[in-house]
Amino acid sequence: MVVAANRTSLQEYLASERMGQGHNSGLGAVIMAIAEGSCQVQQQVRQAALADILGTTGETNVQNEIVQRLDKASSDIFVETLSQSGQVAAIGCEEIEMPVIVQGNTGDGYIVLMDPLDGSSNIDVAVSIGSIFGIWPKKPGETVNDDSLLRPGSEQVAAAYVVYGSSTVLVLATKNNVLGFTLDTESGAYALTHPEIKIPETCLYYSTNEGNNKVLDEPTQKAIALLRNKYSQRYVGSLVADFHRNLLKGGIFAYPADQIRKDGRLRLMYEANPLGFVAEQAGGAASTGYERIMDIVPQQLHQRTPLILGNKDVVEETVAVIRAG
Ligand code: P6P
Repeated sequence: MVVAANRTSLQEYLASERMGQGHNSGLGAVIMAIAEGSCQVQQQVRQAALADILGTTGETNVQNEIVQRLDKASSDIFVETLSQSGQVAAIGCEEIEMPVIVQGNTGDGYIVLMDPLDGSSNIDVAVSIGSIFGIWPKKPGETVNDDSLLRPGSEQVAAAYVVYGSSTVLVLATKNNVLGFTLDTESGAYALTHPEIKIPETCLYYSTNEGNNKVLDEPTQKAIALLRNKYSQRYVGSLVADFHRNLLKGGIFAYPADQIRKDGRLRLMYEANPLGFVAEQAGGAASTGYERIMDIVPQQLHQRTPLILGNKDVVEETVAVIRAG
């Protein structure tokens, strides 16, 4: 399929990388399932109030957060497309308390951890939001159960996110590279627009919720003050949007632990691990402030973590100040 001014489509890229054959057999199908689901989600995001999709369901999720109707719709869409791929053995999802064990999956296949719609608080005010995916290989011959999903981020084979912004961009990180594909809304296909993403050496931005400064411990306040003195503040309040800007332009995102959120606010398995994988593959880093995100051996599917994410040098400098105490 030729899309958008003769650019390579996602499907053509995956075929060229033999993502459908050999030892990677099936990974391409998982990525296409993510792409297909994101096309459906972005249609609803773009329709929003017109599709009567805004507002809440009246329920609270496992995070004890009010469920936005688009959260639930996105979760249902991706569970469906991933399950239909025939290559996914289990799914962990921010919106679903227990793992979804995909029936009948006997092949090797993959385990996908996802935040189907990140940045929910921005949905009703038309600000960029996103979807985040971590992809782990199922252990050969394993009969998946709930514990099968508790794998360190270092065992991911790929990660992806979609940012629903002024354009819809799918960023895919594999063991070899990080690429960006932009949705051609006319053809409904993703076209390769960012063939090799590397986080710039120069850090321009820092992204943190300055309103939390008063509840940070002193070493963390000092670390944030250093960022404030050196870089421009950009904070959307959607992790995917903040990370995407910093990945392309050079920046650091920091949501450290504080006196209220002692374990941090963001989720390890389907926010920090996938974006940490993307960051490291693009030459960046991801830390809790005390250890590498992808080294953490998870204890719970929905556990939270502090997150310092972006330019490797700046992450290391920030961590050094936090740890200096
Ligand atoms: P705060 C969105 O709800 C989210 O999970 C991330 O996308 C975002 O980075 C963070 O929370 C924003 O949190 O406390 O600054 O509103």
